[in-house]
Amino acid sequence: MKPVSLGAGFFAFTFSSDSSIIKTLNSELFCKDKEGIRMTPVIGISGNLLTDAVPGTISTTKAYVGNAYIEAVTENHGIPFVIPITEVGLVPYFVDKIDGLILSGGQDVSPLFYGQSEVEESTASLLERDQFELALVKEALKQNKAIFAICRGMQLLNVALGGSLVQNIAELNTFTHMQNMPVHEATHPIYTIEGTQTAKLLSKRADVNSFHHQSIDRLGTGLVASAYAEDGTIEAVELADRPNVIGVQWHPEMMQFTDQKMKQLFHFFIKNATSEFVMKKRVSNL
Ligand SMILES: [Mn+2]
Repeated sequence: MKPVSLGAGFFAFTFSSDSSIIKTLNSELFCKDKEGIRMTPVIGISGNLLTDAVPGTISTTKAYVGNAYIEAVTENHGIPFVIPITEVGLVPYFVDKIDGLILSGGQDVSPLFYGQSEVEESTASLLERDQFELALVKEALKQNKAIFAICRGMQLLNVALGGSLVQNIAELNTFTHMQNMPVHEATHPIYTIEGTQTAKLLSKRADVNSFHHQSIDRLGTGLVASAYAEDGTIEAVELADRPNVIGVQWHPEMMQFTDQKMKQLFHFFIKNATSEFVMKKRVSNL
């Protein structure tokens, strides 16, 4: 990206065809698009731990996250910041540094965290990740940060708020939540609940991809189911009194380049992440 000077310490970077990022002298970033100029929020993305060997590298464990989450953040004018699974004591520090949090997909949440023992068919969970992310989501709620919870992330948000999960969805021959089709392809519809934020963003129906064998059973405190699949599976949630907390059971980061509705979810979340408070705090530092 080639910076263009706007004078008085402001520089513009062309970001995509209809927008640009403006950098000030003290390295704050603003986004300028057809909706105006606003702060560019820092979006934390919860990371995972890879324990499989990667050819050509020497460490046996690696911190990682799917790159589609990072692309979804930059495409919608956020600054991606991957948060590794580490000491729980660092959670308040991480959350203080971010404006919004994406809880990424991955392993099943251990049923120990919602008071059940593991059923035989359930896939392995990663206890360190569960413990770290439960602390992360609770701290993000406490600090009133925007949250976008995706797939496992939505299930984790539910567990953090005292809800429970169906450990294995009974699959009907005609309906599957674990698709074999490519990740960017939708394989089942979801139907939104009128009056919810999800309905405002997606209208009555959206077609989504599906890579889950678990689902929300009992809803956590304050969570509202905002979309269902036709078999009754909860496919989206939001927090009743907090419009900046949303969760979806599918993977919109894999579809945001091919489906405008999926991009709209990220746009909403990232715009919400720049709260009035953050705006004032940053502008006063200029
Ligand atoms: Mn599904």
